[in-house]
Amino acid sequence: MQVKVNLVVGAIAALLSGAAMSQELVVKIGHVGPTSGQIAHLGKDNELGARLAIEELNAKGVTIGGKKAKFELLAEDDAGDPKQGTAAAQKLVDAKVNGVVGHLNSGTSIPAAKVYSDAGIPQISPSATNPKFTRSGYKTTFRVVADDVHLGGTLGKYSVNTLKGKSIAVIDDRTAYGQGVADEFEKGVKASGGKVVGREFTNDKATDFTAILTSLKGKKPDVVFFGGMDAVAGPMLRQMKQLGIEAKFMGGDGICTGELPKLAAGTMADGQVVCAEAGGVEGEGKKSMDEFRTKFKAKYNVDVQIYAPYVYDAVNVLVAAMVKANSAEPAKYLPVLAKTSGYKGVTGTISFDEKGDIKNGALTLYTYKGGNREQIAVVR
Ligand code: ABU
Repeated sequence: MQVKVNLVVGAIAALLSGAAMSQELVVKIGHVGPTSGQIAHLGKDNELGARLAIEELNAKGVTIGGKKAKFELLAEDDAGDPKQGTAAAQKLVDAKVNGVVGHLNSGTSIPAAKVYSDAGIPQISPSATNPKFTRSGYKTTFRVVADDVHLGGTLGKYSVNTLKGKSIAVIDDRTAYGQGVADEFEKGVKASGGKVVGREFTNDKATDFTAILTSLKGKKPDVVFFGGMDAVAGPMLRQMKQLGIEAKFMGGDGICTGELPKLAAGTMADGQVVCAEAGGVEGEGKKSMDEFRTKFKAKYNVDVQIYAPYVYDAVNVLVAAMVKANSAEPAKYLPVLAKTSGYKGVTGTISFDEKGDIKNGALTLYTYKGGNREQIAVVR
């Protein structure tokens, strides 16, 4: 009799566990970037990185807390605008997303971080580099790239020590990113004993730079640094050429894209532009990044612009924390996410520090030759 009871209890337990496994756990991942407006090409690049990660996770099959996870991407467009950024963030919170990858811009990521923090939802930016993003004290805020202190400072030193710039001009677009990276660049120039001969500003929608470039031309700069995005840098390079300014042109990650040569309409001389991506891989690590680029091109028939691989890694880092925590509930997996250490992604090894910043972040310096981006060096 007892044997029969045990058999029945065992069968029921097996059935219940099978039922739990067959239940699907829907996990909603939010993504936000500017998929409209001047830098829509960059927003779309980021979004495709998220789509690729989600598609692969669903194809591979991931179990979280004993349930098969079905990942859904909720993609929002913030047009790179801070107000639309917070509206998009609230929309994702209302949709009860389990985590967010985004936003692309510092100017949208920083105000949106409060919305996610208030809701307790983890947010990883794959590309916002303004240091303030992770310095508000929010426990929900993470980033997988280096910040502008590192980026701007390194480029500033490079302009003096390697490019041997003697008279350096600085322009920024007055966004959180553009102004911030230009300030850090200027500090780097001065720390290396270089001279900033002029500082001008524009905005992130401007197309005519004649006045500021004419003013700077009188100061005979041998290096011009622009803090802003490629959509503005391209026409600026065209107008520099028209005005006969033959200076080197430098910028941060915002200009360091595959699209820059097209936006400059063939006016960039080989080696004239030096810029930096806020991440990078070297040696053995290059193989996985190259494989990602090949897979991305084969799937979407477009080249990676810049940050798609970082978005891909950010989605996978969120999911790895959910798996480890046996839960996709933000409150349960957030502490595990914060302890992420040694995650091997296509963009390198990801570990977070106490602020949510990547530890030991790399930079990749690039120039352009024959209309193609060419790596100069990976530096830390
Ligand atoms: N990091 C360059 C582009 C995004 C941003 O920080 O605004």
